[in-house]
Amino acid sequence: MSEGTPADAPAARPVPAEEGPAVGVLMGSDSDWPTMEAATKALEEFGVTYEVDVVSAHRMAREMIDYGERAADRGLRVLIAGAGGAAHLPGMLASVTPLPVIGVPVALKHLDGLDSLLSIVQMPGGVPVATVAVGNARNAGLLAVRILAAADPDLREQMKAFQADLADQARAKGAALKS
Ligand code: RP5
Repeated sequence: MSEGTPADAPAARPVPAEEGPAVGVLMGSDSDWPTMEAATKALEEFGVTYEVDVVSAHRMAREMIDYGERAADRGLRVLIAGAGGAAHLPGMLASVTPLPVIGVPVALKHLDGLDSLLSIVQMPGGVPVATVAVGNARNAGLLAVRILAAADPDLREQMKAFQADLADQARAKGAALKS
């Protein structure tokens, strides 16, 4: 895990020395961690390596740009970025990296996250951010897994098994209602 990781963040899975983490999980503040942790849990379920860091778009803009510019060369393949309020982190990262960026709108005290959602989703043409629902960092983790699975047959099989399990759970709930 890199410097600046929230104190109670789980340790990232150990990775082979020659290969760095596949996913960068970034957030604008450590106050986003209770929301963003779900992304890391999803990645762990699939054995996907990740690193976690705080790179505030407004409070540490130069470091944020540096992170985004170096991410692909460092071997990262997907970035997940969560922020709340004037949530510029995902979009600014997308402006300086060729990697896919998944944005997580974090709900703050006011406006229920609508401000965060609109800040992240309303990107100009040419600079996409794949935006998940307000607070749904788990889906961001699962989407990152799907992106990686496009070029990884084993991971794709894991995702198919996960989806089959979801269907089983839904069927079981329907059956329970009928009984
Ligand atoms: C955003 O401001 C962060 O992503 C966070 O959601 C919000 C509030 O940050 P703190 O004041 O809690 O550090 O940039």
